[in-house]
Amino acid sequence: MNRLTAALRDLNEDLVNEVVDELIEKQVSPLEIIDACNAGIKEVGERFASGQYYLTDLMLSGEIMQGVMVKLNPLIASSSIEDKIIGTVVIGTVRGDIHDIGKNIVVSLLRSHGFKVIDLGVDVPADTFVKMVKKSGARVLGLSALLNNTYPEMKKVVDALKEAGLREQVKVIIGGTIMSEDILEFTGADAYATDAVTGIEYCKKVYTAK
Ligand code: B12
Repeated sequence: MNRLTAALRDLNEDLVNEVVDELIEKQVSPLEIIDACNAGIKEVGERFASGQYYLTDLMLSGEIMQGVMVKLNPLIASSSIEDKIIGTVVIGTVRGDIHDIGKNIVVSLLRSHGFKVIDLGVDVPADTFVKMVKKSGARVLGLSALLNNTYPEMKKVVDALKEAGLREQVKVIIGGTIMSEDILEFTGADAYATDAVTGIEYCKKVYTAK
């Protein structure tokens, strides 16, 4: 696992693929593999922030991670835990933000846990979220955001739901590494998660609550 973290941090795509293949072969859980990759990608982010890595390096880390997910997604899908549909979740990355690797992991995991997921993609404006919540009748809306300047956009989505009279129908969970109690309070959302598993647990809770 440490080898994988280091290989991702060093942007060594061949080694990342080699180690991931080995771990899959050993039947290590996809979630553990994702965690090890996340640790490496976090270091990539830190190197970018300190000027040691450039934007092209950030892009490469994203591509490597997407390649890993191409290998892991079928495993996540085939380990489906539920046969029946538990409920619908609308999800997307908010306007101004195009990060989607983490959001796509959440989507895969939700599907494998029996949720119907309407994935709106990236850079999604508030009114699109509102339209799809209304159309689908979803009881959970997931907003993904990794950039600090997206706080107002998340608040805008929550406010737009209120204006459309949908706030009672839908719980809003905001997700991404930046999330905190303060951001939750600012945006007026119902919950936050800095990892996928917490988010999936929350969606289950919403749909199983009477
Ligand atoms: C790869 C990457 C990119 C790629 C994105 C490719 C893609 N298709 O997503 C590219 C190169 C495009 C990119 C661009 C930029 N990036 Co960038 N990027 C990253 C990097 C290195 C990794 C992000 C990632 O994929 N992590 C792996 C995934 C698996 O983790 P995750 O996204 O956090 O998701 C997990 C959880 O957060 C959670 N989660 C996520 N979404 C949701 C949603 C819900 C509902 C739930 C429940 C949970 C949940 O579950 C996921 C799985 O556990 C981060 C570093 C970091 N520490 O995050 C910087 C980082 C996010 N980027 C940063 C910056 C500054 C930028 C740019 C502004 C750079 C520039 N100068 O242009 C642009 C912005 C473009 C835009 N408008 O969005 C900063 C953001 C700083 C900040 N907090 O504001 C970071 C933190 C790097 C840094 N330290 O400076 N980036």
